[in-house]
Amino acid sequence: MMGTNVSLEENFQAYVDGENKVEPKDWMPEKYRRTLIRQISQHAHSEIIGMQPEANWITRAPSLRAKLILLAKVQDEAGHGLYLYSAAETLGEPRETMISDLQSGKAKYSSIFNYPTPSWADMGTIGWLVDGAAIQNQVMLTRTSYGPYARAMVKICKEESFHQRQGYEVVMKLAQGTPEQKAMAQESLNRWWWPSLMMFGPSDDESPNSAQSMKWKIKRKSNDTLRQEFVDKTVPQVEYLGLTVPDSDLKWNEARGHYDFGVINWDEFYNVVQGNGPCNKERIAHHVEAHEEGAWVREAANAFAQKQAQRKKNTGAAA
Ligand code: FAQ
Repeated sequence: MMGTNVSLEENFQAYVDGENKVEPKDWMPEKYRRTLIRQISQHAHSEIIGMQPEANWITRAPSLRAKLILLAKVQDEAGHGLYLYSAAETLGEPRETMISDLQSGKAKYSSIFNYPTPSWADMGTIGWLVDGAAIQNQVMLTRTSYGPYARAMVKICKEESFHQRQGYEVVMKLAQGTPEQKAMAQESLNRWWWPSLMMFGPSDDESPNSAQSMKWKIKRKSNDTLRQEFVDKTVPQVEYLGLTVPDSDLKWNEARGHYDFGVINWDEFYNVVQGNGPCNKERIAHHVEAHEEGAWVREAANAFAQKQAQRKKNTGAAA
């Protein structure tokens, strides 16, 4: 892929500009590699930590059908985490390093998973809004410039679409149910609306990584563009349900062809990202506990892999 007359960086940029995929063994700028490790591992951690708010309701789902669907969804999130850790490993980052960075607080995960899930309606709202926001962001990532990440995102997006429908169905049942059920749906929407908008990250002029990531085609759309697309798509869904968006500044702007919406509480966002949200400590403590409890599984799997490798070597030597 590389020529001789131009610098490696320029050649890399031209390669990316030509809509070619970068593969693990290709030369890449160190900062490109580090940015991808940061973003993909943060994404993987989000999928894994994101299982916790929903796992809270598996034992209390209101029907066997609801329980089966929720179980399947949470298992999907585990699978997404695993593909993404594998994609990050292709960049040379050991999985143990990623896990210890998560547990020490060095690596981030999505702010949204630091909010509690006190009601069943939250299972609907998470699928509808949180998976909805995740899809809005991730569809562009199926075209990201790093091949293993782009390919992982194709399968992930298909599953996230099912999750979004699952969530909308739960909220729709509540919104069309008794007045108490409708109130439960509205109360949940009130709590999740603003944190869902925060998921897209800081506004474009405050986003330190965006410009370079867009240039390298890691990101294809800016944080604000995606947030606006999400609002435009979701407001009619709220209206269809007969619910209300908890934003008195929300209104359709005919001239822009978009909804205008109120100011996001960025102090809350940074506070949560810095580890001080309602559930940050609980989420990490739970991860540490599950990781320690699962040590024997990793040891057994490693011992088995080593034995298989030894057997293969012995068979090869005998042949
Ligand atoms: N939370 O310069 P930018 C899901 C950090 S998956 C925490 O704009 P960037 C599925 C950012 O890391 C949800 N931190 O950064 C599911 C950076 O800090 P750093 C996760 C955030 O990377 C559903 C700093 O702020 N999806 O939900 C957040 O260019 C239901 C400055 O920001 C992904 O990870 C945040 N919300 O853009 C699972 C998608 N936003 O690292 C279970 C892939 C920003 O420099 C249940 N990631 N920060 O110290 C991305 O597309 C990007 O990384 C962005 C941020 C758009 C999230």
